[in-house]
Amino acid sequence: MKLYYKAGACSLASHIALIEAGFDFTVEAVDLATKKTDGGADFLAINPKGYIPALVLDDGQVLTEGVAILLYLASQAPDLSLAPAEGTADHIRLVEWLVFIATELHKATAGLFNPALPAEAKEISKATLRRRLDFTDQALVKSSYLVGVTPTVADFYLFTVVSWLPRVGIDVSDWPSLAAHSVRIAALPSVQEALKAEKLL
Ligand SMILES: N[C@@H](CCC(=O)N[C@@H](CS)C(=O)NCC(=O)O)C(=O)O
Repeated sequence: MKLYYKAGACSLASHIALIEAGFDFTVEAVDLATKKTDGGADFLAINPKGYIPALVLDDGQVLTEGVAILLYLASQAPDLSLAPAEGTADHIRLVEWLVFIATELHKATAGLFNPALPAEAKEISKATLRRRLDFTDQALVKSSYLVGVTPTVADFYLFTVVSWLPRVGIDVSDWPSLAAHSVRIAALPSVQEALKAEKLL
């Protein structure tokens, strides 16, 4: 498999999952402004949507959308509990978290990076995001991980998005359980390896 990524972006969650599961894979960085890969290829020819993550499967198919990639990787390593077994209540909870992170946390945080967004609109978005973070923090008060008792792909995705918050002026220490979750996930060997591979450490 091959993952197209940008250092520290949402593709980091897929990168962590690939390492955690012990898959045989390669990575190639993408310049999102020029849509060129590190090797000079036209990224739009690989993923016409123009965004990362994109995962090229061993049969040549290209899988996009972070949530789909994370669920696919977990399904390919069923013994590792990167996701609870399909058909269980916990699996649906995992999907619920993944969609929440993608639509409520990821997109809201990414929007705050937009220099063209007027300050007033940014404040409104931040207030909504803070309420979503309140909810996430509450869920982590009594539980080390979002679903079950071991880390799943949802924890990798949450960790990735939370790592952007300081850059948009949001202090994660306002949510102690969420901050502790990030420290816990950062300490996983797979996460350290992914961060090093993306030259973030
Ligand atoms: N719907 C996509 C969105 C992915 C996404 O927002 N990727 C960002 C980086 S975190 C990106 O590549 N942005 C560049 C662009 O949209 O042109 C997903 O959930 O995977």
